[in-house]
Amino acid sequence: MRKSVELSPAPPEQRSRDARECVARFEVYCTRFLDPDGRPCGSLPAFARDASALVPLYRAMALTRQFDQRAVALQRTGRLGTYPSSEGQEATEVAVGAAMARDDVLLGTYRETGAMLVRGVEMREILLYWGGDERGMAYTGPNAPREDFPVAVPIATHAPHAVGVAYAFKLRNQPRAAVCVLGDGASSKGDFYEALNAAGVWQLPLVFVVVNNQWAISVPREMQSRAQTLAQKAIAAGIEGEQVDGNDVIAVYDALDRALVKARRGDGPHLIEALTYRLSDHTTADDARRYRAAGDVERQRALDPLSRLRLYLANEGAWTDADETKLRAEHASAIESAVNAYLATDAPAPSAMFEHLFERLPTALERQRGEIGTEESR
Ligand SMILES: Cc1ncc(C[n+]2csc(CCOP(=O)(O)OP(=O)(O)O)c2C)c(N)n1
Ligand SMILES: [Mg+2]
Repeated sequence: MRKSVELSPAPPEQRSRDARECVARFEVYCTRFLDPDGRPCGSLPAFARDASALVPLYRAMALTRQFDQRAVALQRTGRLGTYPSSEGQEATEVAVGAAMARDDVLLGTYRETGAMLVRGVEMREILLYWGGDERGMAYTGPNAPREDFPVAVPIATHAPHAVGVAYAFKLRNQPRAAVCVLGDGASSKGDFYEALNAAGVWQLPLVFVVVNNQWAISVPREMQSRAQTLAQKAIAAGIEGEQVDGNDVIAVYDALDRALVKARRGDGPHLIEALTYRLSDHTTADDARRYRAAGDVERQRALDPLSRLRLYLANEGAWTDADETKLRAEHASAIESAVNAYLATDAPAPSAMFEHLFERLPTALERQRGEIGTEESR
């Protein structure tokens, strides 16, 4: 078994090994196609051989980062609530969103902005949500993924929900998959192990993506688990697990695509551990300088997923500085429209806090809603 810090690509014949063989051999592989300087490591998977096919992924990663920076600035100027940046994790997020089919269902955490944008959630909606307005989770845009779940802030509680979604697909004989995205910290929770176990026993069409960004707020990965890799947790549940370089969009997309095809054709669940790094504070309410050495963060910046893909595209003649300038201007204008639409939205009524949790309100909450209604009408 490889250590999580070693990121050499597995030979293709190992990557395509049968799940049962992997489980029996107790092996976990780590896959990387592009090195941090944007150079290919060996041959690329078929979808990536034409560099221009990767441009939409780059555009989505760049939008995610630019939107993220704007959201942090809005919070810093008092116009957004606490916001969790996904800086550094764009390759994993965008690959998850791009590999999923429209009919698949995403169940993610608070750091899945890139996947949500690719899935068709609007920037205005994401801002509304982080501005404290639950209507942001209604996903009403023209390309909205209406059955995707709202952001799960409680850690790992959405893992058993993902089992339920995947179980429903299986019962209905639908060729669809659920994708449950969670963090390295979440992989220590009971909900996660229970969900893994159920997915394995029932052979559900469920793909777990453990985004190992090395930190759970101030708790480093090495204090999180004694396991050499988080991917190997799948093995105990009889599920195939693999590690990918989460800053290499090709590796993450390739793994997701294989896992989703397998899940949709009824061949069971899969776990992907994406090795990445949270370059930002945990949220805007955190100051990571209190627990991380500046040098460590700078070293991780050299592995940045955006510059890696951009270098590769530029070397292949598929991206120029002029393309970059044009893209940034396009994104700045789209982001400003979303920000203006968000800021122009009237705040929800205080009674809205009762609207999204229960199908039928318990008596005590019904009474409280009545009291707020009286306040509102004053
Ligand atoms: C059930 C629960 N316990 C504790 C918290 C507080 N909390 C918020 S984020 C976090 C760390 C999560 O780390 P990880 O799963 O690695 O995700 P990351 O934030 O790194 O993306 C914790 C403990 C919570 N939100 N929910
Ligand atoms: Mg983490």
